[in-house]
Amino acid sequence: SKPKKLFTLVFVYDDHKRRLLLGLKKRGFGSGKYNGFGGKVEANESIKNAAIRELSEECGLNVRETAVELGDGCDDNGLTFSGINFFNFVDNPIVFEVHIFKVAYSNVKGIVTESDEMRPQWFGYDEIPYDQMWPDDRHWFPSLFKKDVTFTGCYVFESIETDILLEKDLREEKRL
Ligand code: 6U4
Ligand code: NA
Ligand code: NA
Repeated sequence: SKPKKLFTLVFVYDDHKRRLLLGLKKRGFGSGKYNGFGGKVEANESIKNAAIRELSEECGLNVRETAVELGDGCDDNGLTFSGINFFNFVDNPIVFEVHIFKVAYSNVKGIVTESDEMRPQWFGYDEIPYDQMWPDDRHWFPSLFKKDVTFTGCYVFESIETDILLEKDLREEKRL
């Protein structure tokens, strides 16, 4: 099978103010695009711990040990697994496997802080800047916000150098 690379992506949402925290990526892969916070899972690190670490490193927010507000499908600390996206590139054998989580703003502590990698910015739920995001995002974002499902997405890009999306597939599974 093809070599896989594991990544995380975390979205902080605030239902009280109906806004979502995104970060403008300042360097490296996907620079110039808004996205959640995340990165590569390191050796000997759980996916969940990688998600928590990257959120902290990139925007200064720390997931609490115990959630203040519990929601559908969330763990004790308030982090909710939302889905997995697989990204294939026609010109490259590597497959990106991105594990996506969400967490309520009430369940994180710390002050939103710009990092070398990301410039954080809040967006109203009706003002998500899809034109400045990866082209797959508008396809799976609706699933990210559904409370009772998780999702699996499969996307094929023309190249690892461009963001031309050739194929897309999305399935939702009911949460147990
Ligand atoms: P370094 O440079 O080592 O600090 P690291 O933070 O580990 O990098 P990075 O930022 O390169 O990793 O990770 C890429 C991020 O972009 C991951 O969170 C996954 C995400 N990502 C990659 N392709 C994506 C796509 N098509 N759509 C999307 N997120 C994508 O929404
Ligand atoms: Na990153
Ligand atoms: Na990183």
